[in-house]
Amino acid sequence: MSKIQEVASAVEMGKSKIVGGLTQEALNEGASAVDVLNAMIDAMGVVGEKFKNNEIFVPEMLVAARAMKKGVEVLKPHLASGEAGKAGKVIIGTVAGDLHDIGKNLVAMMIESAGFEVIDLGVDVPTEKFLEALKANPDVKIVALSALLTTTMPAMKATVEALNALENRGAIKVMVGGAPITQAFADEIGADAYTADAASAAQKAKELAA
Ligand code: B1M
Repeated sequence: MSKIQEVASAVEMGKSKIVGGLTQEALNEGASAVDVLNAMIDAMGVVGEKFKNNEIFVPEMLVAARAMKKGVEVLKPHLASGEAGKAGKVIIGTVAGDLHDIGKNLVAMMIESAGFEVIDLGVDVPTEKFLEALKANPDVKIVALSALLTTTMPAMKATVEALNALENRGAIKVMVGGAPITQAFADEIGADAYTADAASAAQKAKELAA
């Protein structure tokens, strides 16, 4: 088994204690951080499939998520360029009712590494909290929303609608993403941009803020 496969397998099995070390070993052996990250994301896909098929349950999903976070910590310095926040401010959060944060954290990390200052509101963020953060930071250029559940897509819609009703809506761009989100849904709810993954989210943020 290659070191990358070992990392993926440890994430899938939720072996938090060894994922960090294995990730470092994979990097030391010359694996690229992006390849290791993609293997971790694939492992989470396997975890999701097993959950869907009732082969594992919520606690196993949770330990897999914890394990992945350990690996991402090791990858972070290799994925993020660490430029200062000169490109502008971005507010990011996972929408109300949704506790998934790995994808949102990756998007935040990549956007930060593209030169933005990121205000991360966390998970289960109600619309009012996004609005308050915008009020407190009138120079924000982009609001980025993540949702991982089909059941929280309406919450994303509600937040985007509230943002669209703002007087100064023209001054901000709204980006959306997450596994169940599509370009069609983004268009339907009136978001400015949809991207499928963290790297393209960072690229899009740069375009929108230019
Ligand atoms: Co949950 N979960 N989960 N879960 N979970 C999914 C999402 C699910 C697909 C699993 C499945 O059934 N196959 C399913 C959703 C089904 C659906 O709605 N269609 C599901 C379910 C049902 C649930 C619960 C309802 C289970 C229950 O309680 N019965 C529950 C809901 C809790 C809640 O949120 N209220 C629940 C709970 C959890 C845990 C808490 C245990 C845990 C999350 C822990 C955490 O995040 N800290 C968890 C996990 C780990 C998963 C899976 C296995 C992995 C998610 C993940 O981190 N993926 C997931 C299955 C799967 O994804 N295949 C699943 C890796 C991550 C890098 O990918 O987040 O997609 P992702 O991010 C991607 C892109 O989507 C994109 O960029 C990232 C990659 O670069 N992206 C953006 C994300 N946000 C973006 C924003 C952007 C642009 C791109 O612009 C702003």
